[in-house]
Amino acid sequence: MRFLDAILGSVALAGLLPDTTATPLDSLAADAAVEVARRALPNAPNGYTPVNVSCPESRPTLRSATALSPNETSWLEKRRNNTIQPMKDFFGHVTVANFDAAGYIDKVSNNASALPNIAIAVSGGGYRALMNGAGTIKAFDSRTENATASGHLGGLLQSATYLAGLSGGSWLVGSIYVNNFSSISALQAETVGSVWEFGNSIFEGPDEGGLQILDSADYFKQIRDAVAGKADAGFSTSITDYWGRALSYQLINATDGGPNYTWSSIALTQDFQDGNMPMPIVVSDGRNPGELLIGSNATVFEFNPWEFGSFDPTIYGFAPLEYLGTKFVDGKVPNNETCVRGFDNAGYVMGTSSTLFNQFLLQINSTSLPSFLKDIFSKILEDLGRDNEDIAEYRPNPFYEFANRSSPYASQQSLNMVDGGEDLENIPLHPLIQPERHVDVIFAVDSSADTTYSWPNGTSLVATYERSLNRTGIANGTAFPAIPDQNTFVNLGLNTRPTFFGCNSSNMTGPSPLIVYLPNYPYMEFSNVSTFDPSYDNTQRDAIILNGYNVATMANATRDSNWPTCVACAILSRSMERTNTAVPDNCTQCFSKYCWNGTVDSRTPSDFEPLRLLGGASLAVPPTSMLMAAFAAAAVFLAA
Ligand SMILES: *[C@@H]1O[C@H](CO)[C@@H](O)[C@H](O)[C@H]1NC(C)=O
Ligand SMILES: *[C@@H]1O[C@H](CO)[C@@H](O)[C@H](O)[C@H]1NC(C)=O
Ligand SMILES: *[C@@H]1O[C@H](CO)[C@@H](O)[C@H](O)[C@H]1NC(C)=O
Ligand SMILES: *[C@@H]1O[C@H](CO)[C@@H](O)[C@H](O)[C@H]1NC(C)=O
Ligand SMILES: *[C@@H]1O[C@H](CO)[C@@H](O)[C@H](O)[C@H]1NC(C)=O
Ligand SMILES: *[C@@H]1O[C@H](CO)[C@@H](O)[C@H](O)[C@H]1NC(C)=O
Ligand SMILES: *[C@@H]1O[C@H](CO)[C@@H](O)[C@H](O)[C@H]1NC(C)=O
Ligand SMILES: *[C@@H]1O[C@H](CO)[C@@H](O)[C@H](O)[C@H]1NC(C)=O
Ligand SMILES: *[C@@H]1O[C@H](CO)[C@@H](O)[C@H](O)[C@H]1NC(C)=O
Ligand SMILES: *[C@@H]1O[C@H](CO)[C@@H](O)[C@H](O)[C@H]1NC(C)=O
Ligand SMILES: *[C@@H]1O[C@H](CO)[C@@H](O)[C@H](O)[C@H]1NC(C)=O
Ligand SMILES: CC(=O)N[C@H]1CO[C@H](CO)[C@@H](O)[C@@H]1O
Repeated sequence: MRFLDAILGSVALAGLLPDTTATPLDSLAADAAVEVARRALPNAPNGYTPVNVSCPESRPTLRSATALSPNETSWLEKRRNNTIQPMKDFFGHVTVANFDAAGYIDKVSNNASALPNIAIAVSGGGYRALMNGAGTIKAFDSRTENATASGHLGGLLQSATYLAGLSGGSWLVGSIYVNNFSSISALQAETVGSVWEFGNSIFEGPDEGGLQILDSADYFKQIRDAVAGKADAGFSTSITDYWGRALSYQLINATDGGPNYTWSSIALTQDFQDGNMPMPIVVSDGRNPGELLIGSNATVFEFNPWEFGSFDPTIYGFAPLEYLGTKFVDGKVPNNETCVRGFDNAGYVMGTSSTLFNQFLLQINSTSLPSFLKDIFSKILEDLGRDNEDIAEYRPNPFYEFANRSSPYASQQSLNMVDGGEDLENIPLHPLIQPERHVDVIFAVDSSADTTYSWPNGTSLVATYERSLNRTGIANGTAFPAIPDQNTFVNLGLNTRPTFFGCNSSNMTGPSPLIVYLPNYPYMEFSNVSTFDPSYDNTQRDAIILNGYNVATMANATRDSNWPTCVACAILSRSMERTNTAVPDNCTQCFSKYCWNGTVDSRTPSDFEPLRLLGGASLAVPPTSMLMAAFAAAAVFLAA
């Protein structure tokens, strides 16, 4: 223990005071060559530490959010074209009786604005959300074994334009994209010492072997040094820096948690540039200056491969992601300032979207970690102050004095970001309902822990709907289908099976995608594990992923043999409307079965405690009320 204590140094770990005695990590250089061979994207100039670089000849600038970025617009031309063949393949095995869906795609294929435009959104909810969401992505991925058999939905991922994630869902999106569009099966197949080994909690760090040459002491030392390096270079740090670093060891398939991986480097990979995968988006909320509570008027930000920013009127602008950390004033880099690169560390982006899990660090006293580590983290938390324990600090604020100077953000040197689910919009729909993106259908995976026993009850959709009602205010022209209250969700069972919202496009305040709501539900596994359970062995992980696969496919269409057809109809609905194509009878039947028809039943329901639909052996019993009580205090604050 004394040995470990000496290595770590309690003051330096705080990252708040300069640590003049810290030595660079000597093991890094030796591993660099290995890492370059593994991945194509470790392009940060100096690992986790942002670095001053000379600005390119045309200095980076912010742009207004009036349109999509030129990068996205030109990328979309390739991507939309590249979804044509996957959609035809998809409709080869997901069919609509008496309607040639593949032929329809062929017919409209030379007209991008007629083609269906598909998005997938994966909610927050910690590891539960990562695993349940992974089940859906696995079901939608044509690379998954048997996923293109009858009754399955493989190929929907390849047909999609956008894939958004938030909080625990951002860990999933990051795991896929930072690891070269890795499949879920490949992530599951990784072994000891590599990624997705959730049996080793964030408190222990990875096992030795595989990628890692670390023991727990090295792990904490590396995290300490990485954050101290950023602080020493003059950048503010917060708990989220430690959190993001720790997460990276579980999610990024590279040695030492891949400190060189940036989120913006996703845009530089050839496969992405060729439009061979959907565009990833991660969502995070801004904490309004001077406010501690995150309400429905919080500004919602997105990280996409090129940019960081928001369509909300409070910001209404985007900064080039690669140059985050650069001092912008009114959207420009002043002549006497240099540019900064390496701020958009991939783990930091995922950490920013999931700052609720700073709670993991706050709960450090209940772990079996050595007491000196508890003391060190307690000291960090104390120094930051309770008001700031759930933020990621973005300083300098790229939107300083930007365009809308009456915005409270414009006068702030620092931007305080929080978990994307803290405004209760726990499904990252915001980027996907922007009219400029013209999305037709969103497959919305909800792994929220809304009810007493950690099942979703529609709270997230309600929050997005209510926000959309302020069209001239914070919603800034976005629209959303009408959504009933949560009691109705429970009483009508809308959270026990897929439900469509917005089937009738005339029953909306403006153009909005059709929402295919996919709530977490027990098929063969109680997948309602606690948001704050930090560790899962691979057996439980794989069981929850398989359960998620069943949620998406309705148990490979055994719960409803028509389900794949209904998915096809949801995909085609808006497109058929645009091309004045008569709705096939089978689709009409699907819509009458799956669309919420406007009925409400707002009586208070009793506790929602679903049984496993498929029965059979389960690994876990549903969490008892006693266990849940342990998390009750946190749950009040955390809807995720
Ligand atoms: C990160 O990149 C820098 C510059 O390319 C390199 O010197 C360093 O060894 C890299 N570190 C790792 C861990 O790959
Ligand atoms: C992790 O990296 C190794 C080495 O490049 C590669 O063989 C493996 O497929 C990667 N795994 C994932 C899930 O990306
Ligand atoms: C994005 O677009 C800008 C301006 O059109 C261009 O300079 C930049 O290289 C693009 N970024 C990427 C990663 O392609
Ligand atoms: C569209 O994709 C097909 C192959 O999928 C390719 O042959 C064609 O050149 C692409 N067209 C455009 C305009 O990119
Ligand atoms: C795929 O289907 C085959 C044939 O039905 C079956 O033997 C195999 O176990 C399936 N694989 C998976 C991963 O379900
Ligand atoms: C957000 O709403 C709260 C409560 O309604 C209000 O006090 C606050 O001023 C609002 N903030 C902004 C930035 O509109
Ligand atoms: C650039 O000039 C501004 C305004 O004079 C000043 O506040 C800032 O500190 C200067 N930056 C540097 C790096 O010298
Ligand atoms: C852990 O316990 C110690 C001693 O009771 C206390 O001082 C410290 O604040 C606690 N840390 C946290 C993060 O709650
Ligand atoms: C729905 O979830 C919210 C929390 O998100 C909770 O306050 C409410 O009581 C729940 N209602 C029902 C009917 O489950
Ligand atoms: C709508 O948004 C505006 C600006 O954000 C705010 O001032 C107003 O109070 C909001 N209205 C409602 C009903 O929430
Ligand atoms: C849409 O339908 C719902 C439920 O019937 C209704 O309450 C709402 O007012 C309608 N909205 C519009 C814009 O037509
Ligand atoms: C459609 C709409 O209302 N757009 C507005 C969004 O916010 C910006 C900045 O306040 C306005 O300029 C747009 O008109």
